[in-house]
Amino acid sequence: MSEQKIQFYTGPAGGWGALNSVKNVLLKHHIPIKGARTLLSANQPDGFDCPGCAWPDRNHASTFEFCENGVKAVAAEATARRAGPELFEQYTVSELSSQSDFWLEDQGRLTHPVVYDNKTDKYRPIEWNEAFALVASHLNRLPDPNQAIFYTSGRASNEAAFLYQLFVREYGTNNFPDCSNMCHEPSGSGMLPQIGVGKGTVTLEDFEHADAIFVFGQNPGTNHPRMLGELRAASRRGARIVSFNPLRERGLERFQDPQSKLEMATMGSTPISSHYFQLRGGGDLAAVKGIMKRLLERYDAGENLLDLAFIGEHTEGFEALAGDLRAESWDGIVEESGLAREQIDTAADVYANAKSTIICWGMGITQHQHSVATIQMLLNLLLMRGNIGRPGAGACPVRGHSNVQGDRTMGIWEKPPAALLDRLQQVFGFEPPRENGVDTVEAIHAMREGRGKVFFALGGNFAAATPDTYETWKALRKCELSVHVATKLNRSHVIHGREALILPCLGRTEIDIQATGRQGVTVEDSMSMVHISMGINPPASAHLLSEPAIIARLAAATLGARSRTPWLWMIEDYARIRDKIEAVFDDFKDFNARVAVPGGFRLRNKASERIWSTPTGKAVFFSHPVPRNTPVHRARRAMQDKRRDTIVFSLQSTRSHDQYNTTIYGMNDRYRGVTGQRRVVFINAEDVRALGLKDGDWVDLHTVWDDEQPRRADRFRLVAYDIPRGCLAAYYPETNPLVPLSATAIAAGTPTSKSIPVLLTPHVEVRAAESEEARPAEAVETADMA
Ligand SMILES: Nc1nc2c(c(=O)[nH]1)N[C@H]1C(S)=C(S)[C@@H](COP(=O)(O)OP(=O)(O)OC[C@H]3O[C@@H](n4cnc5c(=O)[nH]c(N)nc54)[C@H](O)[C@@H]3O)O[C@H]1N2
Ligand SMILES: Nc1nc2c(c(=O)[nH]1)N[C@H]1C(S)=C(S)[C@@H](COP(=O)(O)OP(=O)(O)OC[C@H]3O[C@@H](n4cnc5c(=O)[nH]c(N)nc54)[C@H](O)[C@@H]3O)O[C@H]1N2
Ligand SMILES: [Mo]
Repeated sequence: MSEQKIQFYTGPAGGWGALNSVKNVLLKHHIPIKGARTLLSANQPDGFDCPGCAWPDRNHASTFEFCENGVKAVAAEATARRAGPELFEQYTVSELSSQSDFWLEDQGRLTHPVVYDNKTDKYRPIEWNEAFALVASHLNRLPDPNQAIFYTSGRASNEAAFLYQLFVREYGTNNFPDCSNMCHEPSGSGMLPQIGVGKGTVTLEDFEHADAIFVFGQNPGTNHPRMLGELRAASRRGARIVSFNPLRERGLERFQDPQSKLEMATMGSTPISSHYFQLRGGGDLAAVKGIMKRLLERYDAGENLLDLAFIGEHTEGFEALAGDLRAESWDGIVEESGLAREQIDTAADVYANAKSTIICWGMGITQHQHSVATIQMLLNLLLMRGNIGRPGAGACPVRGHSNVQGDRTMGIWEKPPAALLDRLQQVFGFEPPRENGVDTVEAIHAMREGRGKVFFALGGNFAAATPDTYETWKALRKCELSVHVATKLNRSHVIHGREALILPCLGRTEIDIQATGRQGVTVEDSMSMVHISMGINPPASAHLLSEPAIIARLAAATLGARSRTPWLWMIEDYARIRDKIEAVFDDFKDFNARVAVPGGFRLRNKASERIWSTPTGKAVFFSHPVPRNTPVHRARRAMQDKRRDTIVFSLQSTRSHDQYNTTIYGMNDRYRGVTGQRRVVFINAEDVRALGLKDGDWVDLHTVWDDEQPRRADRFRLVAYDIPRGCLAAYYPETNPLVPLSATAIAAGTPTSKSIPVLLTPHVEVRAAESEEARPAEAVETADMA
C-alpha cells in the first residue's frame, strides 16, 4: 500500500509544472520528435481538433495554444503501444478483468476487431464483415427494436453521430443514452424552456468584454486549461472573477501562463479569482437566491440596478420570482449555502457593479438532484440585469467531451423533437420511431430487467462511467450481445454480454482515407463553433476503420434492402454526409462551403439575438425553493434520530489532474498536492478530529440510502483539506459504486455524482472470500496498486 506524502501545492496552475509533466507524458508514450508535430497540429486550421475538452479555440488560428491536458489526451491516442491479438491470446477475459482500469488502457491502441469466444474465455480476431453480420443477425432477431440500446460518448464526430442516429432510427428505436445524460443534460433541460436554446449564449469574444465572470462548480485548471488563458486576460484587464466552489482549486487562484515568456522566466503568475466563495456542496441554489434577494432589496430601497426595460420587453415571470425572493428567509439562505451573509452581499455587489457578466458552470452544478432548478436560477440572475444577448454577457455551460454538443445537435437524443423526426422522414423516406428512448440510467434499468438485450457503444466506457457499478455490471452481463467501438481497451470490454465484440476505430489524430481520398470530420465546440478536423498521423493499425465507415457498413448489413439510404456511397466522401446533414438541419446551410473556411462558422443561437423560442416568445423567470429535502438532508435527519454523533457527509466525486474521465493517465493530482495515489478522500480537519481519526488514516465509505442495498467503497486515505465541514471529495470512477441508480437529477435524470450521502468508518480488511462483490470492486477501484 502506498504511503506517499501529501504535500500541498503552493505554485500557480500551468507554468513549469505543466511543461515538466508534458515531457514525462511524451516519454511514457514514446512520442519524441514526431510527437511534437502531432501536438503542434492540435487545433490548427489544417490539423485535428484536440480530443481533450470542448473549450473553443481562438478561431483555430495559427498560434499553438499550449495545454498540458490537451497534450495528455493527444499522447494517449498517439501512443506507440498496441493492444493486438497477442494480448488477447495471452490473457483470458477473466484475467483481463482482474486488472486495473489504468492497466487496461495502458496496453495501448486496439488493432484488430475481436470477438468473444466463451469456450476459451478469450477475445480472438474476426473479419470485419463477419463482425457486422453477427451484429446484424442479433439486431434483426430482436422481436422489438427497443430491446437494443445505442450509447454514444462525446468524442464522436458530427459525421459519425449523424450516420449513427440515422441508422438506429431506421432500425427502429430512439434508445440513445449518451455521456451527456451524466454530464450537461440539466443545462439543456433547464435552459430550453427558459430561453429557448439549450446551449451557451456566449463566444470567446464576450470574454474580452465582460466586467465580471462568475464561475460555478468548475475546475478549469485541470479540465479546461485553455479557459485559464481567457480568465487570465480578463483578470489582467481588471474584470472581476468570482468563483463558487467548496474546494480551493489552484487553477481558480493563480495561473502561470506557459505562453508568457515573462511569467515563465520570472516565476510570475496572474491571480485569477478576485473573489472565492467556498460554499457548501449543493449550496449553489441557495447562494444564487441570496444574491438575487440582495439585489431585489437594494432595488426595493430605490437603487436602479435591475434592467427593467429588458425585463418588461423580453421576459415573463419576474413578479412571481420577486415575490418568492422577498418571502425567502436569510437564515435559510445562509444555512443552506454555507456562505456568510456578507459574502452573499459582496457577490451581489460585484454583480451589480458589472455592466456585463458571464456565468460559467460545470459538473459542480449539474450533478445534483436540484441541478435543473439551480441552472434556472443562474439564468434568472443573468436575466435580472439583461445579461443575455449583448457583448460581454451571457450563459456559458462549459461542456466536457470535445464534440458532445455536436452529437446532440446531430440528433443523438433519446427525446428527439418531432421536427427532427419529420425532417428525417422527408429526406430519407422512412418512418422514424416516435416514442422516446432510454437515457443512460434508464438503459441500465432496461438491461437489468431484461428489456434491453443488445448493448452497442460508440466510444466511451459505460461500465466505469455509470453509477451503482455492481448493479450496472450485472445488467451489462445479462445482455445477449455487447459491442464496443473503441480506440483503447477499457473496463466496458471485459464486463460483456453473452456474445461480445470490440471494434477498433481510427482516432481523431489519424489520417482517414476513403474511396475518394483523404477525409476530414467536423465538430462543434462549447460555443457552437463548427470546424473541420483533419488527422495527420498514420493509423495505429492497418485494420482500423473510421467510425463513419463502421456505422455505414453495419447499417448496410443490418438494414439491407429495407433501407433506401445510400450508406456505402455516403462514406466514400464525407462531404456527401455533410450534404445530408445540411438537408436535415437548416442551421447547416452551405455546410461544406462554410466549414472549408479556416476557423469554420458559428451556429445560430437565437437567445444571443434576444429571440426567445419559448411557447410565449419570452425568456422566463422561474421560481424555485431552496432545496431542504435532498438525500443528504434526509440521511442527516434519519441518522440524527438514530445516533446523534454520526456525521453524514456529502461526497462529491471529481477528476484528478491526471485523468480523462475513466482514462487514468497517472496517479498524481498536482494542484491538490496528491502524488502516487488515487484512493484519497479530501475532508475538513475538524471533521477528521470529530471522527476520532487522524490525517492519513484509512477509511471505508458507505452510502446512506433508503433501500436495502449496501453500497461501499473501501480503503481511502483521509487528506485534511480546505473544504467546508460535512463535505467530502474523492475521485471518479473509484467512487461510482457509491452512487445509487435511483440518485438522479429532477427533470434531467443525471446521476447526482456531486452529492452522495455517505458515512466514514475506519478501514477494515475484508477478505475477498467473504463477499463475491468485493472482487470486482478491487478492479474498478484500481490504480494506486498499478
Ligand atoms: N483533463 C481533463 N479534461 C477534461 C475531463 C477530464 O476528465 N480530464 N473531462 C471532460 C468532461 S466530460 C467534463 S464534463 C469536464 C468536467 O469538468 P468540471 O466541470 O470542472 O468537472 P469536475 O472535475 O467534476 O469538477 C467539478 C468542480 O466542481 C466543484 N464542485 C463540486 N460540488 C460542487 C457544488 O455543489 N457547488 C459548486 N459550486 N462547486 C462544486 C468541484 O470542487 C470541482 O472543482 O471536463 C472535460 N475536460
Ligand atoms: N461519479 C462520477 N461519475 C461520472 C462523472 C463524475 O463526475 N462523477 N462524470 C460523468 C461525465 S461528465 C461524463 S462525460 C461521463 C464520461 O463517460 P464516457 O464518455 O463513456 O467515458 P470516457 O472515460 O470519456 O471514455 C473513454 C473511452 O473512450 C474510448 N475512446 C477514446 N477516443 C475514442 C474515439 O475517438 N472513438 C471511439 N469510438 N472511442 C474512443 C476509449 O476506448 C476510452 O477507453 O462520465 C460520467 N460519470
Ligand atoms: Mo462530461
